[in-house]
Amino acid sequence: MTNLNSEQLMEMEHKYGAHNYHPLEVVISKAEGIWVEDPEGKKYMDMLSAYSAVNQGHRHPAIIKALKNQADELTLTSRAFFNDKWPLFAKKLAELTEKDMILPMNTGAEAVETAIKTMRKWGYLEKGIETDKAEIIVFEENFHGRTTTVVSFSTDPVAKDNYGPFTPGFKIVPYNDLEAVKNAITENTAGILVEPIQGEAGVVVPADGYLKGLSDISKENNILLAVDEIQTGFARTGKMFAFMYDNIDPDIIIMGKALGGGVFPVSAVAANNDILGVFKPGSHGSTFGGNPLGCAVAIASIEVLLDENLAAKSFELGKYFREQLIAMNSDKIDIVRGKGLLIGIVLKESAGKARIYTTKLKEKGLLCKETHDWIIRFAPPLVITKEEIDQAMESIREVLG
Ligand code: IF1
Repeated sequence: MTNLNSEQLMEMEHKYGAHNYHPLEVVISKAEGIWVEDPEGKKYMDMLSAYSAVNQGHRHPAIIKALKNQADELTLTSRAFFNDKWPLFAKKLAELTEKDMILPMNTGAEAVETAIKTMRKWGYLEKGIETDKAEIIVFEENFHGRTTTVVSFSTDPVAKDNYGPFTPGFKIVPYNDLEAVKNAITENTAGILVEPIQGEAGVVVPADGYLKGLSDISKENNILLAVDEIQTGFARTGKMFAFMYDNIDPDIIIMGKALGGGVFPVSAVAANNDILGVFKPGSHGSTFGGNPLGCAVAIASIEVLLDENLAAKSFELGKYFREQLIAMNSDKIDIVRGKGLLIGIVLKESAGKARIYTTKLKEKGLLCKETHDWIIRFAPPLVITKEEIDQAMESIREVLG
C-alpha cells in the first residue's frame, strides 16, 4: 500500500494521468460492501457503484474467493485451447438469459461492437441485405461505449468531436418514439440497438410498452432487436434485466459491468443459434474473451445476484428510495426518475449545476456523480440496506432538501 495522502495522489494523477476525466476530489483506497474509504480513513457511501459495475457490493466475499481460488489454478489460456471454466460460464449465462449461445468479451464497448458485427453479418448472410448496405437503428442521447464505431452514432459532441471519419450504416432516431423507428426502416435495416433505460442521458425511462413496441416492430420487419443491458442489467433496475419489464424476448442481449462483480472486466453477448451461428472460427475474437479467471468471477457474480435475491431487493429498496426523494418536495428538484436502484434526480434550472450538490454530498460522506450539468445519479450497490438509505437520506435532505 502507498503511504501517500489524498492530495499527493491527486497531484500525481494530474501530472501523469491523461485528463479524460474530471473526478470528484476524493481518493479511494479501501472498500467493502457499499462503503469506501480514503487514505486518511474517512468513509463514504458509494452511490455510483462504478456506474453500476459493483451491484454485488465492493469486494463481495464469494466473488473475491472465486478470484483468489482461480488465480491459484489458471488465469489465461486464450481460446486457441479449451479451458475448464469458459464452458461452465457459457452454460450459466445461457441459462440466465434463456438463450442458446454466448460470445464472451471483456469491456462493454467490445460487447456492443460484437453485437453490431453480429447484426450486420446476420443481415448479409441470413436476411440477404446487399453487401456493405446494412443499417442499424440507434437513438438520440445514446451511450454504448467509446470506440470510434460506437461514437460514430453518438449525439453527444463531447464524446464524438474530432474522432472522424466515422463509421457509416447507422440511423439515429428519437428515443421513446415508435413511429420514428417505423419510418427509419428500409430493406437494408439489419437491427435496432437500444438501451432499455438511457443511463448517461440521465436515467431516461421510456414509456411502458416501448420495448414491447420495438420488439413487435423488429419481428414484423425481420430485423434484430439488440438490448444494451450493460448498465441496466444484473438486477440494477429491479429485474434481472430491464427488458423484462416489457416481457419481451430480445434477439440479442448485451452485457458487461456487474457481470464481472466489480472485480474483473467481463462482458458478453447472448443470442440463439440462428444469430450467433453467423460466427465461424477466425471471424471474431479477443485475447482475454472467455478467460478462466474472468469466467470464475462471472459465475460467482451471477450466483451472488441469485442467492441474495438482489433483483427483488433492488425493486423494493429502489421504490422506497425514490419515494423518500420525492417526499422531500425539494424546490431544487424537477423530477426523480428511474427503476430499481438506478435513480436520476433532474434538478431545476434555478438550482444551479449538479456538481455543486455532488461536492456537498461528498463532504457529507455520499459519493455520487452528476451526468450532464443538471442530473445527479444515485446507483448504490444493490446490497444497500433500508437503514443505510435512511442514513443517506439525512445527508441528501441537508444538501437537496
Ligand atoms: C465512460 C455511464 C457513460 C454503458 C452502456 C456500454 C457501455 C457503457 C449502456 C460501455 C459504459 C460507462 C463508461 C464510462 C462512464 C459510464 C457511463 F452511462 F455509465 F454513466 F459513459 F455513459 N453501454 N458506461 O453505460 O462499457 O466499455 O465502459 O465497459 O466511458 O466514461 P465499457
